[in-house]
Amino acid sequence: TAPSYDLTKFKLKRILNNNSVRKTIALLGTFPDNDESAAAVVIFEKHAYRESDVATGAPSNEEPLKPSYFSTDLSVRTDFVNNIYGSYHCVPASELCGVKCTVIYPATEKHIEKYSICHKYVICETPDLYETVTLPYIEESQFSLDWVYNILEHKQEQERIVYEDNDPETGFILLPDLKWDGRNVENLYLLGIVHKHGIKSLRDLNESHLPLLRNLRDRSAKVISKRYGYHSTQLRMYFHYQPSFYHLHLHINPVRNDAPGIWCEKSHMLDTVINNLELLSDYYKRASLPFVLYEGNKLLNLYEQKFPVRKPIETAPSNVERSDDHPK
Ligand code: M7G
Repeated sequence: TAPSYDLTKFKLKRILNNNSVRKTIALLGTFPDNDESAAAVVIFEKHAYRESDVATGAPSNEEPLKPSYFSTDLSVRTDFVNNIYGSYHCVPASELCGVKCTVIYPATEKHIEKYSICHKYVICETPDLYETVTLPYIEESQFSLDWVYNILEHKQEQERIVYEDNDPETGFILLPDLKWDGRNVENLYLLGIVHKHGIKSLRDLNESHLPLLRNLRDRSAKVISKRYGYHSTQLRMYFHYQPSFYHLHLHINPVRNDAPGIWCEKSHMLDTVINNLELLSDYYKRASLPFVLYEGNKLLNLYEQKFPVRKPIETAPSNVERSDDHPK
């Protein structure tokens, strides 16, 4: 479906986050031609390299495979050459230079918060803290799940579905994640969204969900192997805790690739989850689970009322400069 806004008319208000490692920049602004008061979040991300981009064909007189960086279209500017070291600025053929762009419009305060993350804190959530602090917060304030239901009900992204098992208890839809540029299998990123409603996150899982979890693992692996050529041992399958969206979904990407949003403090491997439930049927009801709170999130303030979460200023060593001590 066509968007309601013209991306070229975006008006910047503020840079939310500029990540030089991930080569992403998140912007806050508006589309003045639409509603001047509605916020828009735009995220640009430089594409990952496709291995075919650097192919040069056989070392004979054969033409290089197209498109390639190493062609007459490549413009090269020399920065310097020193001994065996050379530094250049290269502009490959124009079709290789696009950026991936994600737009959230109209964006809520919570989206702006999500993409402006800077200071983060890990807390250990006991079952009691989950019941008394986290759960009431989730129930009152969470991102809309409309996009998830649109996928499950085949109203959006239908043509992107890679596989569907429509069993209401153990079925799921496998499709490309919003974060995947869809260009190359090197940085494949798929989501497995379960059909069953009411499983908000890892916390809600118990022994009765084992058939669902095993099905999700085994079927996805089979489909991915057939379609993308990855063996199950080459895949990372995990849940986030806390997730942004409280309808159970599995993240899947190749283990050799450092996918965006891979955080050890947030990720729970599917095999571990299955094993924990095999050992203890109500493991996730009884476990203390660490998770990350970030500055600007209301949940941080709710936890701060229980115990100190933010770093107390007086405990910071005065003789060591720390990058996270810089004012925002
Ligand atoms: P999460 O663990 O709830 O939150 O994962 P995170 O964003 O903090 O990781 C939700 C996943 O769903 C993320 O990997 C998103 O990139 C992906 N996602 C979000 N939306 C709104 C969409 C969408 O509309 N379509 C698709 N295909 N994926 C989405």
